[in-house]
Amino acid sequence: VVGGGAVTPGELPWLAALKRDGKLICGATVIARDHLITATHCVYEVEASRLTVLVGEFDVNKSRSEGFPVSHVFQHPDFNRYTYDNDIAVLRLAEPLPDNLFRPACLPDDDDKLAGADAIVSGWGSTIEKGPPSNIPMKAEVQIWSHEECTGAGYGRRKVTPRMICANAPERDSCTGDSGGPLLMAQPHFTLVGIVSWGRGCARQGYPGVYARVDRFMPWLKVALRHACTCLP
Ligand code: 4AZ
Repeated sequence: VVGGGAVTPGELPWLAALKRDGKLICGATVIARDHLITATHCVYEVEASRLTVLVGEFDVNKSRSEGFPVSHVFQHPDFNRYTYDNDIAVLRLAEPLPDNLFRPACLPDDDDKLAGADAIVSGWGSTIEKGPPSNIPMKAEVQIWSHEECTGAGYGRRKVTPRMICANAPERDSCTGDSGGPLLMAQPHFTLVGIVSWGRGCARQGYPGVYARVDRFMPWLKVALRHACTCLP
């Protein structure tokens, strides 16, 4: 996260870090005691047995935990690895998380009105473009753009699909390593509205961060999660 501040321990109890072969690669969001949401591009063609998640952790350099093992990866069937369209995946854990370690984020209604709203992006990604990852999670408040604003920005309409939303603020953005992590609206409850997906560089003027738009995936999520989730609207 560029232009943000440090998350205090326990402040965002749904924020998780995703490891592949023991190495931190992406963010993720806890939505139930045994389910998280991340980006499909973080787990594309990766076997679940190579993945673990860190939950309730702060300084990932000081963590002694291997992470909680992932048992199943549900990639969105329409994920496009060239355009990152439909960049959402559900991770199922082998065991439910201990209750004292997390609180799930809420999921949005089927078709939320988001343009102009404030949201919070968070993660262990770089704090400057091409910088190293952060040991502790960072967060920044950004504003959600309308679809028209975003297709009219630097990327053009061919790249930003209706399954994506754009968000940024001057000198504030998600960055490398934040992928898969949450874009949350704090009001009225902490609700997962976006998943960090892509962008050109970090905090460049005219190039907002691009996020998978979670409300567009609610029909798919309801099937993927079936009865597992107490957090559905
Ligand atoms: C990345 O490479 C990445 N500024 C994530 C977010 C953004 C750019 C790159 C948005 O993971």
